[in-house]
Amino acid sequence: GPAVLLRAPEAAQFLRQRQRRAFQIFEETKQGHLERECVEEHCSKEEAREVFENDPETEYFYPRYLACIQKYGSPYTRSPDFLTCVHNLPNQCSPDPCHKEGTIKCEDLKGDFYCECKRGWQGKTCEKDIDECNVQNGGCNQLCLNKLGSYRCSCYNGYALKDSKICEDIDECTASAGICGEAHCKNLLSSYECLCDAGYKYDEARKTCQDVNECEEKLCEQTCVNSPGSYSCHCDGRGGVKLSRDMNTCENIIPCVPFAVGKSIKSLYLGRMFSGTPVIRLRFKRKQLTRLVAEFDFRTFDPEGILFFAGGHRDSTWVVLALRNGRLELQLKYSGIGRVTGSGPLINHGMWQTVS
Ligand SMILES: [Ca+2]
Ligand SMILES: [Ca+2]
Ligand SMILES: [Ca+2]
Ligand SMILES: [Ca+2]
Repeated sequence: GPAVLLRAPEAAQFLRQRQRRAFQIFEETKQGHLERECVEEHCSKEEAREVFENDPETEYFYPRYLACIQKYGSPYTRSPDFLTCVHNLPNQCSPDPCHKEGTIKCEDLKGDFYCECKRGWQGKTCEKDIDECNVQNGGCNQLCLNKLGSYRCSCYNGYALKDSKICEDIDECTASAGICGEAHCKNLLSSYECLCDAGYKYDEARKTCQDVNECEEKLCEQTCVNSPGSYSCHCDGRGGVKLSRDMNTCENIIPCVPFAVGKSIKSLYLGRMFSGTPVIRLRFKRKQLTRLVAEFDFRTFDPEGILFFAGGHRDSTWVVLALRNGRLELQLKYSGIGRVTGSGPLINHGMWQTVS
């Protein structure tokens, strides 16, 4: 392009607009000297030394000054490229040697520069990321993740960040209500637990408490009957065994009173099996009726049946103790007047019990 002639003040103005930073350190008086000695004329190294008033800057400047001349011609050609070339030399921040991402600003020094680094960066030109995780795990109490120019803390599963550094257990029970469905929720470190009442187990998929079928665990020695939240064991009484105190095993039945078979063969009849005739037939010959007390143990799953009958052959007075719909029922007939009464809990659950 055409040569542009600029006088010193105009050149300074021109530069101030294009290279503002150049003048932060390099004062205007020195700029004036530089214009006179080395831009308008060809300066010697001695003259350059007088401009800069220090060796490091002079040592930096002069070989590059000669390079500008080599490249763009002598000062007397007034080439704009030469002007730009020389004007940039005193400023070691032009072109900016600092790493763009990591630097706050470049500071021009005597033949040198200083890059002021942003937090998280280091190195002469702020080009190196600081691995904050190397020092005390970056202050994170669980995971530290280094990133270019920064870092961040992170947590294991079941934890959440608090104040960007500390991981705290998530209380899943309050954070997400209903997480356990109908079960009871219990918070744990790093996790949580869904709890059911004894005899029930938690069904993860349906979020419900399901009855445990204890009978599958073979806890009972003989018969097992599962029930909601529980189970019961039963033993074969006809086989001569009853349920033990541990409620699982069976033990031999030892009669508390031996049958006095020998006393009266007529009054006691013990059948082997009940088939229409009574198991036990008792006959009493009392001149005066006082009272009758009977107590016996039994167990049954049947909802209906006669437990006890007492009465004469011909007269119409009798008493029956029976089960109806699983409950005890007492029927009385005395001198032609009948009474029926029933009450109590369901007792046809197969457990041994005493009725008197
Ligand atoms: Ca400088
Ligand atoms: Ca980093
Ligand atoms: Ca938790
Ligand atoms: Ca059960």
